[in-house]
Amino acid sequence: MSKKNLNIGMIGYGFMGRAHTNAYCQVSHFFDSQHKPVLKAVCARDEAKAKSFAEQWGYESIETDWRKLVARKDIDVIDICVPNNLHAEIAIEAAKNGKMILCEKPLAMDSAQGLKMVEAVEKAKVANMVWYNYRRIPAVTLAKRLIDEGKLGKIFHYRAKFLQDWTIKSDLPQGGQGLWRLDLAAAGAGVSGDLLAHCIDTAIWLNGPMSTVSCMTETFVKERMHTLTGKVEKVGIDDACIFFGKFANGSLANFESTRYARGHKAAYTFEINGENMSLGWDLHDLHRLQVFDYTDESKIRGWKSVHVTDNSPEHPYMEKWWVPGLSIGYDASFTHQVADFLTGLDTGKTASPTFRDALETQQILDAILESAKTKQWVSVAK
Ligand code: SOE
Repeated sequence: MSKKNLNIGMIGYGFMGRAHTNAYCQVSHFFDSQHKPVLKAVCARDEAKAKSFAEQWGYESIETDWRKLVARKDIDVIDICVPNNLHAEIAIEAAKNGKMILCEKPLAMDSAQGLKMVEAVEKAKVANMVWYNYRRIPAVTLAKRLIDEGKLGKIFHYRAKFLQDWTIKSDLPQGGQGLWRLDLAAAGAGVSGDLLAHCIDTAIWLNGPMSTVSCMTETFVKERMHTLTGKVEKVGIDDACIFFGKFANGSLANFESTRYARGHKAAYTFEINGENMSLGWDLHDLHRLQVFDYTDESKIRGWKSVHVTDNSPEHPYMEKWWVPGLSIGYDASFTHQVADFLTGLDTGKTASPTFRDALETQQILDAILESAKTKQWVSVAK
């Protein structure tokens, strides 16, 4: 079958530029679709860096001005992999140019901006998606299936953590390439928008909407040298963020993220406790889903560690990879996301999370930051 080329215009060349590009390269080898991504152009302000990225990954051309890229007739999809403060402007312009858009998370700096992006893509009727990749780790997708099948019964608790330790040094500067996540003007928020955004996206996908939240944030290092100005400046981001709240289904939420948990690099974990079953997952052991099934015979009841690597349709995505028992990695979650996006184009069924889906995460982020500021419970906007 001859496939329809889907010409990718990538903006950015950092860690996520590589993760997404790798997914475009892999997807057609493993997953069937009528569409095939083609690495058409990469865009970066620094021409030498754009050239070197294009050479390393096989992009056919480069641009140094994103406006030129989004106006190009030979580009179908714009992939936004630049700091958060640039997402909205690029996405809105890309939508006006009729491009499909895949945007790095979080969608926007806040939900007001996110809404404008949603309106732009919906007005232009262009396919759109946000890269909340952890939904597509097979063990996490299996958790979703078990919940949707009603195996857990009534859900009482959802708790998640995302712990890192890379900003503990007080002489680490803020701002500029590589460190823009520490700069409020570029990132919009700290660990909440970066790490908790993942936890929230997974949580609302698995357990439904959240209604109210109460949050506490801390900025442990109050001032850092700013790479762009050369001056010591106030740090405006949250270094750590802890919140609890309630889901619309009545279950309680308990979330924590920090970049000051010495010893933890990317410790994303969650646990869900239902009436009949509990589930647990840990990014450091990403193929395993921990399952406690209360309906098991009591003499053999206990936590099971399910290795989600069977290449049958029962273990999501795995039949497309190797033989049973063999692992895939973090990178595959991005490949799965592209595969689902392409299937969405084939079938006309949009893959999630769309910009509108991701707006819900943004509304929860707004609510937790508002709660941290006002020291009050805050209702999540609808
Ligand atoms: C931050 O260190 C980071 O790279 C996030 O930005 C990613 O979204 C997360 O998946 C891993 O950690």
